[in-house]
Amino acid sequence: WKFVRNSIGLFGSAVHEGQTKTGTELAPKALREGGLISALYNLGWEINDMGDIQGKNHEIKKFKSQFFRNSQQLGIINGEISKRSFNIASKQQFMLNIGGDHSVACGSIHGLLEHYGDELRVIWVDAHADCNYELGPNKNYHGMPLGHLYGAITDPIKGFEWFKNRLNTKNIIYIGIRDIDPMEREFIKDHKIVFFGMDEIIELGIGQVMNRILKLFEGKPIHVSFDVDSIDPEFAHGTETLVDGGIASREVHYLLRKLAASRWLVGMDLVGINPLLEKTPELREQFFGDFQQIGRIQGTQTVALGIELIASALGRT
Ligand code: Z70
Ligand code: MN
Ligand code: MN
Ligand code: MN
Repeated sequence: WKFVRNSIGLFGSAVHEGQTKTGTELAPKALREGGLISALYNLGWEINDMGDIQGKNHEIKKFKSQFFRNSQQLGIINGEISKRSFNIASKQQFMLNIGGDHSVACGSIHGLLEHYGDELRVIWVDAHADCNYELGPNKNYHGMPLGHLYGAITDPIKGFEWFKNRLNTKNIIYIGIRDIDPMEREFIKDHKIVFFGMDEIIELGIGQVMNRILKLFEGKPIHVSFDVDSIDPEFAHGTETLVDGGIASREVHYLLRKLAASRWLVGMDLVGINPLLEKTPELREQFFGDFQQIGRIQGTQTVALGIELIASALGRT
């Protein structure tokens, strides 16, 4: 594999349809208005900004799947994401996908698999394992993209006709998971998926965790799929599900800096930021339901943190 480390292919996935709250679709615009592009530019990157994919432009009223909510719509959107992700990787650029809820990682990883094949390695940083399938507990696709990519969803799903690549369970490592459904627990155990939960992070320390991960993934193209709910709610409040006892801000920055320094990092999803769920009561009140005024949400805490995280992953030292 070859990757020229000077150019980013960037797009937003303005999507909330992978779960039941609105707000994550506002994150790409908020991150842009918070200064994302200039932050990356200042790190010396060339930027190929492809603009945002709007989930709302693909709304489907009538169709209902037995598998998960908004399945046809999510199929169409992820097909578009996969195409973009593949095109970016083919040009040897860094693939940066700004969510959106975590449902958008299906397309980005599918597109990277198209280019890098079985060489691709994935680091999934999340409070959740996101590997539910078919009869999962909540019928929200943000809890299923990995179940789908692992091949655990076998029935054809309308909208996902393009979907063909599979992620081998040997080629992924979880970090930070601490809220796992019984079905996911069993799947992880059966497939011996490598994970570093909070206990491992505490016992080994994040430094040793990263040493082990980089040894396992040595020399391979690595994609990091980063859900901000992996971070302790103390540092990242603007997200759908707050799970206590998470990774500290300084530890996730270290993790991302280590990946950047390896020079094997070829892609990143940043998902789960919901500017409408910010901690500050005034902000929450000010913006709740006020989707027309999204320009005003710039500078909220979790949006600002998101920009910092991307900068760490893209070589800020
Ligand atoms: C649960 C499900 C989830 C957030 C992913 C939750 C999944 N396991 N929650 N990201 N915030 O619905 O499958
Ligand atoms: Mn909508
Ligand atoms: Mn997730
Ligand atoms: Mn999560």
